Amino acid sequence: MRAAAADLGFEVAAVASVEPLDRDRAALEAWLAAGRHGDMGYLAEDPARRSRPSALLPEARSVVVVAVEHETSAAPFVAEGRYGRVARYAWGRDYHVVVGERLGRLADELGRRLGRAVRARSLVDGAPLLERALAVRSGLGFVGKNTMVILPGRGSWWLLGELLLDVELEPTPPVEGLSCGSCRRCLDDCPTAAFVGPGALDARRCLSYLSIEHRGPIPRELRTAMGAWVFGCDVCQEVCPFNRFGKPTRWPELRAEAGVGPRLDLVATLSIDTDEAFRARFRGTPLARPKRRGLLRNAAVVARNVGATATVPALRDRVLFDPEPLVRGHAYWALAGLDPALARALARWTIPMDPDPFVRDEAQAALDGAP
Ligand code: B12
Ligand code: SF4
Ligand code: SF4
Repeated sequence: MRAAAADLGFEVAAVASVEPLDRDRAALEAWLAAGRHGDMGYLAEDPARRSRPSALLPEARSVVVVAVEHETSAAPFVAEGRYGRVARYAWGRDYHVVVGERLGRLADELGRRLGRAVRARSLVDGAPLLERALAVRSGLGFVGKNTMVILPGRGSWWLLGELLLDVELEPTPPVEGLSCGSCRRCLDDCPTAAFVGPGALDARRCLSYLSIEHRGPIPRELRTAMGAWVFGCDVCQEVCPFNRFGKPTRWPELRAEAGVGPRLDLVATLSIDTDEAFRARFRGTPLARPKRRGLLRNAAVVARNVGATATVPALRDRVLFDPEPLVRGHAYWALAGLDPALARALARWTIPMDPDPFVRDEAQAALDGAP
């Protein structure tokens, strides 16, 4: 199996059994019960299913777990009063498609080598399965205090994928004796204090959740902490000593030049005025996920945080003409920081006119000079 995987570019591959992941299921249920998933309702739909690989393919006898390194070697980020930062996993093409497609080819290749048709299902992120728990069981790595699966000697800049197979493969043993020890850098350096303890993340405070998964407004008290992160966040991995030795990915589709790369021009982003134009710009990249309204919401927050005064004309247009209340409201917050006089003038006009209560609240806050 490993040879076939390596031929397809899966340098790191291991095997897990399909037994239910009972301990991890309990951890997931406790996490859900505490409401730490925020509005990711799909995670709460059927937690038992997430811990049973065979629920996704009843004939499954083993799971091949792969780890794919994404781009890691970042030049220091400079906002230059104009750019927002993109998390590394999202620099290239959409990994769901890229990795899923190669896993499909791996299934075909394994069938060819076995000389029989193989029943298989490939999974990358989207399916209801506890992928980290399976990776740990397969021996790919251990879970750090930042909740990431860390590969021994290679760190955590790795995405996970799985191939459920109706083939009995010998499971590979879990990693023994590796842990974070007394380190707690990720817990201390998270910009929003999103960790409630080692290995326990409250997604509602996590910038990755807020900028990608969350559909509503960014809570006012977390906007400044968002800093320059316009899509995702890498802080709890950047500070991790296990990630000292990042190197360029061997997957050309995941390199910066294949997608949006490490930074986003905020003026250009805030000037995208239709969903069509948004799709044309971001189709096939992870940045399509939050849709135009989510990404422009983020861009507005970051514009204020990095002092992007060049975005003021685009922000004024968003306030005046954008069809999405989410965008109009956040554009107000940005303008209130970048050009308070303009924000106040527009607010006086908007407050009696705008049909949306969230936008009126943001306009009022701009008028009052709220932080
Ligand atoms: C929902 C989700 C998120 C949420 C919540 C993250 C979280 N930590 O729970 C948000 C939006 C915040 C998020 C952010 C990110 N995500 Co995400 N996310 C997921 C998703 C879809 C489900 C995770 C989940 O079920 N969370 C619920 C918690 C309870 O489960 P868990 O994180 O898997 O934790 C397990 C272990 O930690 C362990 N565990 C934890 N506590 C305890 C306690 C005990 C006693 C035991 C026994 C076990 C245990 O068991 C848990 C359940 O198995 C997975 C894909 C998947 N289907 O699994 C990707 C996934 C975890 N994300 C991934 C990535 C890359 C990211 C980001 C780095 C993206 C970015 N740069 O912005 C950040 C990292 C933030 C962070 N520190 O987690 C990768 C992680 C790869 C890796 N090396 O670990 C995954 C696997 C996607 C993939 N296929 O590659 N993500
Ligand atoms: S991704 Fe960023 S915000 Fe989320 S837990 Fe890690 S450091 Fe905190
Ligand atoms: S930063 Fe330290 S505590 Fe956090 S995951 Fe890395 S080694 Fe573990």
